[in-house]
Amino acid sequence: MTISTPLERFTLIAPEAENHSDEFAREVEAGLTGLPKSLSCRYFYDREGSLLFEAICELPEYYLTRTEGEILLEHASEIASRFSTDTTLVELGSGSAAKTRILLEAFLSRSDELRYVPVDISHTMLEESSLTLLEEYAHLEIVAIAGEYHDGLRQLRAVVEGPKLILWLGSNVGNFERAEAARFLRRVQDTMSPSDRLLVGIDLRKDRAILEKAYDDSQGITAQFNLNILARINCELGGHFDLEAFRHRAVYNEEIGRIEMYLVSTRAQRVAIDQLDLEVQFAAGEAVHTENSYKYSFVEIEALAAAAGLRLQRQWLDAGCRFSVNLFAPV
Ligand code: AVJ
Repeated sequence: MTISTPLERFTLIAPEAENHSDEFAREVEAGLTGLPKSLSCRYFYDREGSLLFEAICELPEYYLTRTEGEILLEHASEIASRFSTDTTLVELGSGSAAKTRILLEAFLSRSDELRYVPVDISHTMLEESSLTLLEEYAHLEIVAIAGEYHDGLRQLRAVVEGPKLILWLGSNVGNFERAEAARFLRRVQDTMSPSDRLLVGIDLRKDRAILEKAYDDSQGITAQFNLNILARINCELGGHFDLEAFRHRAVYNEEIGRIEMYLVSTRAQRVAIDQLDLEVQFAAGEAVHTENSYKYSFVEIEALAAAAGLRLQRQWLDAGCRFSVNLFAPV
């Protein structure tokens, strides 16, 4: 067998570098001049935000990462055994790919080579985590796609031949409105051949107390994560936000089945954002909506699948029934 270096097993595809700072500026302006005020959770993840999110994943209250990991550990070999040894693993929103290792190892233990195609918006994260994985696993080949989900999906046909398992873990689906989630999964389904499968980690509806603690932890890490978007506006758009004058709030909207995160202005204030040529007024107690995190019932998971042209083939839960890992096949 020939020994190849990690770099020889690495390809990075970076579709047209769009001007993301323009988009950020436009969205911040629209969000802070609208009523009620809002900011998109897409902008949480600069370098600092990505690190804070990793810290969230380690929190005792944030059960999502831990329970999903438990499920994958327990069932990884069963999952891998459903696939032929030439299956490519595709991952949407890979982040640091920590939980993916469990699946990579399960697939690698059955074949002498494996192709992994992570898709992530964070270029640096993608490169760093890919090289770490390549150093660790000599039989792994990585074709990394730096971009949004839709960029990744567009590239898939060119990059992957043969059967594939697409991973969308961590309840990332939770940031989408339900109808939007179905539309997105329909687009994923469009890229699937009959034997391809999609594995989705989905957080479940549960008691308010557990949910609200998971999004408002005792160490204040989630608060920092939320406030970081203001720090980012200060840094990148010449904003003058006083981070002490906003507080983090997370509430479970049980009817809709989602956690809503807000930044609440603790006093009446005006904040200038130089590069937008804008001064934003906040009333005391006024909230800026920054994130939704949707939770699903079993019926809602079935409905999501049906709306996307998928069928739920198998579902695994953790011992406490907090989280689900769902294997979908095209209808
Ligand atoms: C990355 C969208 C899955 O909704 O649980 C964690 C983001 N926000 N704590 C989630 C998040 C606050 C997370 N997702």
